[in-house]
Amino acid sequence: DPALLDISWFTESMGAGRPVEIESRHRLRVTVLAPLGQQMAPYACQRRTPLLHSNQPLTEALETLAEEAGFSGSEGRSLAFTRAASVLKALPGRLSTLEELGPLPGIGEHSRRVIQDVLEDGVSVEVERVKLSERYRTMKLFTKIFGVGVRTASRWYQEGLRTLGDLQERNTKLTRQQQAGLRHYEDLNTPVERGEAESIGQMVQEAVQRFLPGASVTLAGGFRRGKPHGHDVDLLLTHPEAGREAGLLTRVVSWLDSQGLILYQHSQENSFTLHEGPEAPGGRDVLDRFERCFSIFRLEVQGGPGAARGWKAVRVDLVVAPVSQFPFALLGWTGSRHFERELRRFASHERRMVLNSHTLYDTRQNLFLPAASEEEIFQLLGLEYVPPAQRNA
Ligand code: DCT
Ligand code: MG
Repeated sequence: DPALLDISWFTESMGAGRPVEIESRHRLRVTVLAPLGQQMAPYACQRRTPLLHSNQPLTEALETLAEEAGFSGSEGRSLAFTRAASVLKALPGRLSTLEELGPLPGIGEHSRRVIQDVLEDGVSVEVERVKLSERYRTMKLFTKIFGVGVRTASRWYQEGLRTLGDLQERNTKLTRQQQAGLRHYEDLNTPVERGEAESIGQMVQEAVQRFLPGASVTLAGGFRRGKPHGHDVDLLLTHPEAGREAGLLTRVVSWLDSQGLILYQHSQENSFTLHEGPEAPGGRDVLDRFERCFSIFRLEVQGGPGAARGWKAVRVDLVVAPVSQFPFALLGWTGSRHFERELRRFASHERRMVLNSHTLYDTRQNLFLPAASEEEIFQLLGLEYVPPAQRNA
């Protein structure tokens, strides 16, 4: 049958010796009975990870454990669970037995146990216990406050604080940012819809045009990867002529503020200089050194939560990148977090290069490698281009 002949290329490309079942000659649905993850590349930045995948219950369980490990300060353990979840997100289909995974490198013993429990019983007892634990629930509640990280939340927990009410009643010392976070807690933990993100992008675009015609505003973060909602709006500002972007952010933010569109903001100046060399910008908690404004916008809304008062608080990050750094900033701010971490790890371990949101540096040649687009950065790293929608690692 010609149809049977036609699939010989397919069976060969999937690896010789794997049994293949053909369910229908006409529609040619082929089931490959071989480990699903056999051809999985080791770094997430070498894989395509779509937003929607078939292993949601498994990744949710693993990500809960990753989060819990992060709350306990076990970064390594947290990363191991995140890695395992990320591998499952890139599988071509739904996993039904552990054996289908094969000897995948990114998935350790503990993760395998969790996967097996969920596959067999629908839940993992360990994960359920974590979700019910007082510490996990309190840490989650506190870290969802804008301006509160694991360290602060952990300290409050140690001090016996358990609820948002406790923070107020016990007069806990809060930064201005945390006060704003607490004031708008409900709104800021209501997902931002794509339409809302786009209208905020539009508002910023209009403000930017007032002061610097020709400057652009780009929606990055999860929305650029195709997510229908997110926890904030990440906007990148630049201008095609080098240096013209200087001073723009202050003017834009003051103007938006004067229009009553901003509920909170604090800015940080650009502190990046090439002379410092290729080190990662800043310490562990610092993502990059761009001029940046962390803000809460007051967005007019018709429906949904906040409809009664007619507005909703939305977290917005405004980041200014000089045009020469823009492709790096765009790549860095598109995420996902894990995809970015893997890009940097790949660059350093496999290429002896330092990648951050400003530049790419080749330590063998002692040279900064300029790039005019994201595609060029992938090329310089010797990686196949991964479009934003496939970076949901
Ligand atoms: N980022 C990163 N490393 C971090 C934090 C952020 O590489 N430690 C990058 C990746 C995504 C981008 O910055 C924006 O960050 P978030 O808004 O936290 O992520 P998001 O993917 O946009 O998620 P959400 O949809 O919830 O906003
Ligand atoms: Mg975001």
